This record gives sequence, C-alpha cells and structure tokens, in this order.
Amino acid sequence: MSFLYEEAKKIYADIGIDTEDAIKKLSEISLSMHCWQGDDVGGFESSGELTGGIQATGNYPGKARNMEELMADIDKALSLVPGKHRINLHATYADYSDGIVSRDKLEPKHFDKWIEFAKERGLGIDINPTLFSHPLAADGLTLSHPDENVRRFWIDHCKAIRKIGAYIGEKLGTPCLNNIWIPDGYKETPADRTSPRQRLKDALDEILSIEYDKKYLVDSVESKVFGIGVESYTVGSHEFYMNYAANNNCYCLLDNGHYHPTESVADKIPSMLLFSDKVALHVTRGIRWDSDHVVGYTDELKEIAKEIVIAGPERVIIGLDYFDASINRIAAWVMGMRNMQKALLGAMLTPHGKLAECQNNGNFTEMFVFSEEVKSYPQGAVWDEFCERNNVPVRENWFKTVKEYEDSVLVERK
Ligand code: RNT
Ligand code: ZN
Repeated sequence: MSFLYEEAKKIYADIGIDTEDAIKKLSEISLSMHCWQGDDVGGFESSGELTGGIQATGNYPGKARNMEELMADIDKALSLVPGKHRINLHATYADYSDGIVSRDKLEPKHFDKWIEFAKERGLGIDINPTLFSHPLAADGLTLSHPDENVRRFWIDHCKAIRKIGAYIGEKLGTPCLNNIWIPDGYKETPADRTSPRQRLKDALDEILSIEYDKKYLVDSVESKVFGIGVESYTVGSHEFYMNYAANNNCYCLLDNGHYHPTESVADKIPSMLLFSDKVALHVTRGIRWDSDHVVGYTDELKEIAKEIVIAGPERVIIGLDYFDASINRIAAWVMGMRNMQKALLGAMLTPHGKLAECQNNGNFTEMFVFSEEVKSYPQGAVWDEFCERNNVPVRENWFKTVKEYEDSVLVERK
C-alpha cells in the first residue's frame, strides 16, 4: 500500500467513507465494452458504408479488419482496464468464416467463437441486432417500414438475435442484454406520425412475444431524439419506448447522446428506477450533438455515476457507446472504460448520506460547500491503489503499452 493511499484512506475516513469498501464495490461492477469502437462500426458482413444516421469520423491507422484482429485489440484494451467486464457485440460481428449469412438467418453457431473468447477470459457478452448499414435499411426505415416485406426481414433479424442472445447467456451463465435500436425516422416533418409508431409497436410485440429465461436474456429498447438525415422525426422516441418498456417487460436503454443537450440522463435514472427494477445505459459523450466522442471524465459523467451508485449499481446495466476513428482506437476504449470507473469511484467516495441530510434539512449552504470541497479530496490515490491491486498500470502509464502495440502491430494493418 502506498503512502499516498494510506493518507487518502484517513482523509476519507474522517468524513465517514471507507475506501476499502469503495475499492471492493468498484471491482464488482462490470461495464459492457462495445466492440464497435475497434473498427468504426464496420462489422464483418460487408465493407459497405455506415448508415442509419450515425457517423464515425477520422482515419487513424490500424483499425481491426477481421475477428482475429478485433479480438486481439479487445484483449489489449481490457488488459489495461482494472476489473472484469463484458463485451457488447453487434449482429454484424458474427463469424462469417463459412460464408456471409443473411441477417434474418443468423444462428447461435455464428457466435460460438465469441462465446469461446469470452469464456476463456471470464467475460460476459451483450448483443444488438444491427438495423442499419444494409440495403433493406437504405431508405432509413426498418421495423416501422410501410412495406410489410421489409418489416418482416427486420422482425426476423431481431428474433434471430434474441435467440442467439439467450444461447450466449446460457453458455456464459450471465444474462445477455439484447438492445434494440432502430434508425427509423424522417428528414422532413411527417404527414403521419402515428402509423410508423403503430407499426414499430406491432413489430416489437411480435419480436418480444417469444419468452426466454431472464437468467439468460434480457431486452432493452433505445430511444433517440434525432439522427443525421432524420432530423424532423424519429419513430422510436423517448416517450414511445418509455411507455413501451413500462408495459412490456423490457428495459429502457438511455443513451446520454440521445436527448436534447440540456436534458440530463443523471436526472432520468432515478425517475426510471421508481418504475422499473433496472435501467440500461449507453454512456457516450456528445459534443453539440450525438457525436459519440470518447467518454471523458466530465461533470455529466460524474452525475450519471452518482445516480448509479445511489440507486445501487446492480440496478443499472452500464454499456459504453462511442466510436472515434481519429485517435488510436485501443486508447479510446481504455480511456472511456477507465473514466467510467473513475466516475463510479468518485461517487463511492462522496458522502451522499450527509449531503442528502443537508438537503432535507434545508442546509443548502453546507450542502454546496461540502460537495464542492469533496471534489478535491485525494481520489487519485484511491484510483491508483485500485489499479495496482488489479495489476493494471496506474495513471497514464498504460499508454506506453498501447503505443508499443501501435508501433508493432497496428502499423502493419494497411
Ligand atoms: C445510435 C445508437 C446505437 C448505436 C450502436 C452502434 O445512435 O446510439 O446504440 O450507436 O448500436
Ligand atoms: Zn447508443
């Protein structure tokens, strides 16, 4: 134990915080690391462009070109992140070594390699149907499409992915989260706002009508306020999904890039949790819009972490969702994961009980003073201790490893 940690421990003990307890609790929180940061949301199905109103910008060298490279990169990233985590896959990261399979025909066996990968490393897996970057989503409509045949294709795709998710969950012994996000919407003000939502509702009803054991599969639905090219209307709006989830035994997934910039996901979490046992998150960093920048150690993140810790981390399924192609992709993963953990640690090292007491007694001056002072308590020393105990480099020292990997492995990928 370092001298700095010993001192920090005492300082926190003075305000009633047990740093050992925080370290223990932090090591119990797994984050779901999104595979798609590794290849700019490319996937292995085709080399076509990314559609669906989302965009990865930049052309930093070294992006993973196949499953082997992506797995190696994930290994490298996770070796620099303390704790045990999960990986979040998209349908298009299936194993196509026996040939490309239509998305509505994907089967559990197409994910056996990922299951094996996860098992060997003690990781969990989450999954997402991919309702974009496909000819049948070229007009930006999927589950809400007016053409029944197009809808059928996407319904069947979602059903196939749920089956795969349940299989993964069973194989790994930890529930797989299947998250449904669709890009559907319109560029201009629609004449009919109701029918697309009615069709989406009917499609979800069919998809979710198949029951799986919650021990293996849980579902979430992810809303969005707008996407590029669908600025005027999104079918899967927040109100739509919030009501859908409340009535249909699935969770809402809140992506903090998917609301008006003055809205706060931190504020939404406790509201949702009064009505649902869990809520799922996509943690991202939007700059001016849903730009999907790497998660930074921001005030927004700290507030989200605070609500997770107060609610009880077991009630929040935490996933990351960003894709920055302008910097080293492994560094992007590591930074986002570590920042999320740092924010959670910061929340654990905050005396919420005492602050809440101030609030409830109307002592707002004291609440303000105390919460501001706590911000410069020696959290870094506790973080370093946590990293050391988990055998990962402290502070920025992890970056050396990423740089070496870039110079020896990533440069070879042309
Ligand atoms: C898009 C959504 C969605 C995607 C991933 C790739 O705005 O956030 O979650 O980012 O499914
Ligand atoms: Zn998202």
